[in-house]
Amino acid sequence: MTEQIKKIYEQFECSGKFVSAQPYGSGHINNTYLVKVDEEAEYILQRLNTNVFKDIPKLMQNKERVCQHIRNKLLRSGVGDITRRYITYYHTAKGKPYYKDYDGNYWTLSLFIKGSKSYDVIPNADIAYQIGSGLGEFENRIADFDATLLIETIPLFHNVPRRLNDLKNAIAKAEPERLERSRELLEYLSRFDQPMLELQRMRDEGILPLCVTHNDTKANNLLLDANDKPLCMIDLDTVMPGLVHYDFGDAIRSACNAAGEETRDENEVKFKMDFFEAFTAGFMEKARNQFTYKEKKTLAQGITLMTYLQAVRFLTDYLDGDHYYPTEYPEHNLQRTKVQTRLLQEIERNYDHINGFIQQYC
Ligand code: ADP
Ligand code: GN1
Ligand code: MG
Repeated sequence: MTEQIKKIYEQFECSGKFVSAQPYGSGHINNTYLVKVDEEAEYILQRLNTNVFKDIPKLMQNKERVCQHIRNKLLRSGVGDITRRYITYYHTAKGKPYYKDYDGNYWTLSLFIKGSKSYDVIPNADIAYQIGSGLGEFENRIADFDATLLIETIPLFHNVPRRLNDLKNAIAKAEPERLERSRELLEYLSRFDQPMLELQRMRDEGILPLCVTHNDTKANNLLLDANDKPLCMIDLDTVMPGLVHYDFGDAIRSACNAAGEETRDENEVKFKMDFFEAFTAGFMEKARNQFTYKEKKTLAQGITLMTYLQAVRFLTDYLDGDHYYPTEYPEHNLQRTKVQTRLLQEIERNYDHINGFIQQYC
């Protein structure tokens, strides 16, 4: 394996002789390696997931354009240490930001942001505040990015009818035991099917503006420095036109779950109100001025939507035989669904407080 990784690394024009490569991080979609060389720089080599992303050249064009936009903004505002605040991609000798190997796999190489870290489970409210601030800053930096320059890398990514259709197809093909184990969850989730169409309706009717969003704002897609100060948003595969509700909602879903989305004990799942308040304060300090009254007014609905959608997606994958998310044990996707469902119950129970807290920023 190392020999193969070395050969792939050598396709890219960058500085340093290959020394070693190790699997890195806890992302679900791409295969990520940390590459060390005989110089100070380190690199992230990724095999991109071609089952999920159908047009890698276009996806890389999106990512490079967004990073260039952020870089230009940083240069204009005189921020120091800028190469730690966006992703630098390297090109091959053919001038491409990816390498396609003989098996048809696509690889990319980027500069590893040294001294960075990310959290799968948030340890305290201060860090929740920093993550909110980092996401708010990102939203700020991409707010004036021209959406027509982006292709939709995953069409209908957060579209409720699409996800319900996928669920229906998975139910039709599911093994009877898997279906039986899913019954209660399916019943609970179905109560949200209608109300969760509301944001999409407001999007379709132009009541909520379409903006450029990240769409995968799980807490571990934000890098922090050694002092837990935000550095940069990563995993830009899904930057597409969307609603701010998707980014805010997905980040809260991930950052405010006391036990994290991978816990094996759903009884440990709690919606951490202090994390939510701290995150929201950090986020709004950076970005509140760019949102309309209507966006802020309805923002809390994004938290319910993204938690519900995540539960539906995990359950669909379970019923479908685990083809999308990598699993470590047979009931892994069922367990992930239970966790999101428990979180959804917690959000429902606390909804008035959550919504009320956001209203102060309207
Ligand atoms: P996935 O789509 O599989 O989630 P990511 O792009 O999020 O892939 O990368 C997986 C993990 O690798 C991240 O959570 C982060 O820890 C780490 N990572 C990715 N790119 C960088 C980078 N340029 N610098 C530092 N860490 C990175
Ligand atoms: C995937 O790539 P990663 O691990 O950051 C997924 C997200 C889910 C998340 C759940 C392209 O994110 O949508 O919310 O898993 N990304 C894609 O952990 O499907
Ligand atoms: Mg990721």
